[in-house]
Amino acid sequence: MLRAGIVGLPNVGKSTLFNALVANAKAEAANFPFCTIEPNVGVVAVPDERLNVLAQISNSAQIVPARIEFVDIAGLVKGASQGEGLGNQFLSHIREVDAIVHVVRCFENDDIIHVAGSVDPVRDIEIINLELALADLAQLERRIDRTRKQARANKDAQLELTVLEKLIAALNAGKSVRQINLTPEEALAIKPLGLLSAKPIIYAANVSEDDLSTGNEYVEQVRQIAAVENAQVVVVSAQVESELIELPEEERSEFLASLGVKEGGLKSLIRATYTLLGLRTYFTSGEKETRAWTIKAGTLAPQAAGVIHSDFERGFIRAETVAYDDLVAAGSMNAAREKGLLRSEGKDYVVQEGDVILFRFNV
Ligand SMILES: Nc1nc2c(ncn2[C@@H]2O[C@H](COP(=O)(O)OP(=O)(O)OP(=O)(O)O)[C@@H](O)[C@H]2O)c(=O)[nH]1
Ligand SMILES: [Mg+2]
Repeated sequence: MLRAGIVGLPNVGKSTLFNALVANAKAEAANFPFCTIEPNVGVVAVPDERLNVLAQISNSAQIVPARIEFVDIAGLVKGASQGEGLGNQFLSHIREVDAIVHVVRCFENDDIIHVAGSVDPVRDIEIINLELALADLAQLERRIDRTRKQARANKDAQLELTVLEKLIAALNAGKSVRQINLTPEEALAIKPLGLLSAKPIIYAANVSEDDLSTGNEYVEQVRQIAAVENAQVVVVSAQVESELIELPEEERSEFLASLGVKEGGLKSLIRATYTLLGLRTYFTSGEKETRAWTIKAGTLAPQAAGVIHSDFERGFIRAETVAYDDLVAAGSMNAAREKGLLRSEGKDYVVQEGDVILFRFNV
């Protein structure tokens, strides 16, 4: 399962957000399987309206959504890459995640201490990005001597050496690895290093309840940084989310409406993280259940079947496939078949986002 790490300065609302994510998943546990793996790791269902629609068409007894893991990582401080504030330990937690959700404080509140003494998202983002970049730099510098020796005799090492030199120069110039254009070969060569500043990132701008509908100048500052980095921004209020989960279901939309919004930011944060990870969803749908399955973009039909069961991949014959929109327009699987919208796809078919599939296979 893919993991996203919640990262940021101390006391910016990471755990509040994490707890809301987890409590929300727990609250929906009647429908959605949920588990806590460790106190700071939670499995969260990816909200997807299409599941309800499909379940209705198929009269399914159960809905099983896609899931991702969120990890609540302790706050990083300036100097973390030098071991400050248990820095190395926290940085190693970040090394294990596939994507980063960077929580940035965008709310004013004199009662909540800011480690740097004032609310300043630009400075805060720079502190975190710098620590990640410095940790990468230290790692690359430890590695380059060995690569230089190997490069005398080895083609692969020559490629790696070129990339390392390029990355070190860029990091020294204050960039993150994710901002550097690499060829697919170059990207592959450095993948095993698990560089922190290479991980895809979403900024979660944590605002006060009053600013949830409108945003504020801090959010704009975050947006400007994100635009340069090609990163996404989700506006969320950790405070509001933690209050929402305390409310009975029927009072939640009223509370949100009083803040001028339809939804809190939690759902969009989960969906954005899922998309950021380069994940795609296909569905199976029948009377027993309607279920979302997670694949990487570009996955072929047999491997997509393998996500359900290895037997499905080994004995793959064909994938009876209909696009979600086509199925909904037709109204039922039979109607879709009669209209010729149900396609029989073979082993070279690249599964598309939203495909509804029935796999045929030999056992
Ligand atoms: N007003 C306001 N307070 C918040 C918000 N989010 C978090 N807080 C408060 O800020 C304090 C710190 O929140 P945490 O969620 O523990 O922060 P953290 O980022 O996990 O902190 P560390 O784990 O120490 O790095 C708590 O007192 C929260 O109640 C928010 O959106 N608005
Ligand atoms: Mg915390």
